[in-house]
Amino acid sequence: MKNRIVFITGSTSGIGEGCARKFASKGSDLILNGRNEDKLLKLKNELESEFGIQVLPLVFDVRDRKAATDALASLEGKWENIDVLINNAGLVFGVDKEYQGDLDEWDIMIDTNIRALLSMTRLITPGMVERGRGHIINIGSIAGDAAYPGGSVYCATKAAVKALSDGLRIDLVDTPLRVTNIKPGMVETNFSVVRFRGDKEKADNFYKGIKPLTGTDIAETIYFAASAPEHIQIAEVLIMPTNQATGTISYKKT
Ligand code: NDP
Ligand code: 8X3
Repeated sequence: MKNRIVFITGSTSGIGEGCARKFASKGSDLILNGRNEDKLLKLKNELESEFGIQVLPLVFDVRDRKAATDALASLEGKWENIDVLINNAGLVFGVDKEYQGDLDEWDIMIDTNIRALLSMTRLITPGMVERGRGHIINIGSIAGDAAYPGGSVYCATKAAVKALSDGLRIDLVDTPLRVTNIKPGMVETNFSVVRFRGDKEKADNFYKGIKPLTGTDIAETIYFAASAPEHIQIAEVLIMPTNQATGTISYKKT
């Protein structure tokens, strides 16, 4: 993966940040997207000085299609030749029932987890097809395999990520491009803090009594898929803590 260009959405935390560190440690140059400019610049400085790679920060909200289009159009030289797109930016709000939740929060989940993933794919994949090289790695979830209590809308967004990954793989079958859907179970990141709307205690409680995965664990798996020989397409990976057996979180209800 040395000198490859890897584009990561939502790279300022958790799995995205883990990927930035992993790919940087292997010599890849990174285009890092996020909304928090300070965090992105800090990460850029850290990774460039530790690993001698180059980082191009792109500050935009992935839901803003114009901002995403402008950011992609601003790429010059080697940065135009993206080898790996990691569609990672995503989130969940609440554990509400489908007939009780907040419509605005659902819109944010749908816009981020589905629409934005789709626009990034639409913006970046044509260049990969032209160059005859590329890998789109979507961060789905175990939640996309089956709905669980309080997860209806989030689970639906991740089921959509599975369908979009499978559809794209079909559409690209006559090209050398690869598509991977990574489906993690419980990973301790900022994800649950966002889910519980900033309530850190509730978020910590969610992982009490188990040893959850980390962003670094998932980054290792993503790197494995990205660095596999060109003829190997890791279509899907379902990965969960040893303490977890299925997608349901009902037994951890808070
Ligand atoms: P984090 O909350 O730690 O990281 C999410 C990242 O996405 C942050 O950098 C966040 O930035 C960014 N992000 C969110 N919305 C936007 C946006 N509109 N534009 C740009 N960046 C955005 O969570 P995770 O690392 O756990 O989540 C990463 C992905 O993994 C998500 O798609 C999630 O659904 C998926 N996943 C997580 C699991 C888990 O248990 N943690 C399990 C399975 C899948 P900001 O700080 O600005 O919000
Ligand atoms: C995140 C996994 O089970 O916490 O996608 O919703 S779960």
